[in-house]
Amino acid sequence: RFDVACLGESMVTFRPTGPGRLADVPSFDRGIGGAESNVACTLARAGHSARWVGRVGADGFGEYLTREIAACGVDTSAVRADAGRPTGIYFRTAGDRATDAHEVAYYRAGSAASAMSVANMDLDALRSARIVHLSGITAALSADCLGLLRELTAPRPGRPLVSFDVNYRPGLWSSPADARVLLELARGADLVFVGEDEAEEAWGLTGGPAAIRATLPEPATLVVKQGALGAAVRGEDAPDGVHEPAPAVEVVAAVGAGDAFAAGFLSATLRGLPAAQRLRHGHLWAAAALTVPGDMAEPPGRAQADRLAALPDAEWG
Ligand code: KDG
Repeated sequence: RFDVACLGESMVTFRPTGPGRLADVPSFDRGIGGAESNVACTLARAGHSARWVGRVGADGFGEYLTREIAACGVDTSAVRADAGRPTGIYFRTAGDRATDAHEVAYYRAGSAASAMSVANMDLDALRSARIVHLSGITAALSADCLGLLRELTAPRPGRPLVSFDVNYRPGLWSSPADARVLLELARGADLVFVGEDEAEEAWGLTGGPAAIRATLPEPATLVVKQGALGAAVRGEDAPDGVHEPAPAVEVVAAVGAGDAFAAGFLSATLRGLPAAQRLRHGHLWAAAALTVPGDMAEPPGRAQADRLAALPDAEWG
């Protein structure tokens, strides 16, 4: 039984080899991206059994993506290649370090992954894991993809723990009003990750973790990320909420930090660690991703992360 099965679109990503705007930069480095496969890869690198379920084109980019994700130690046996549609790709500038202002150009409309549906995906490959990890990105890809998320977040006896990262990507939605559906999906999950900024942008919710919890009381566990301020969890073993500040790091690129945070929190959840330590694992894994230019970093070693996660409050951060 896999610890975690992640569903989502992965793309070949192109990052400029130097600074500048997309209009100006002449060359790019190739890498892999995709929020959910980032989570699977990071968990696999940390020794968990992880599976990624998705669709790619029957093309060179699809082959490259599947090979790279498998090379992280992730099971890709449920990934399907679609002969009629291409693998999605995207370009992303490094942007400004202080503000994280960057450009993103997606070439994913009509991609193989956008055709994922209840009819063509192996739902048992997901439901047989201990945790199914999903994200709001999938909801924006097509009506079929949204239907797939609805199916996986619907109540069902014996279903695995359903983890949902809201991952609001404004470039994928025609208006924030459409992203209200993310609230509906989050309500069906057991564990939800959301940024305070996303909750405001996508749902107009201000007032921090308590206000978000008031609107989203259904998930057994709600994690609200507050950027450099830290993160808060409300749920089963933290009914009144626990907040943990984020350690200060020299940020190179914020991309992938949310995925690393989710992976760290999920790893600690699988290991039965208490709420505060789950948050701290999230922060430590995110710190590793924040200090590299690409989407993914090697997660911190377990012994060291456990030692830091157990520090008294005064010594943390
Ligand atoms: O979390 C990082 C992702 O945003 C990136 O890998 C690309 O999945 C991606 C997306 O759809 O934005």
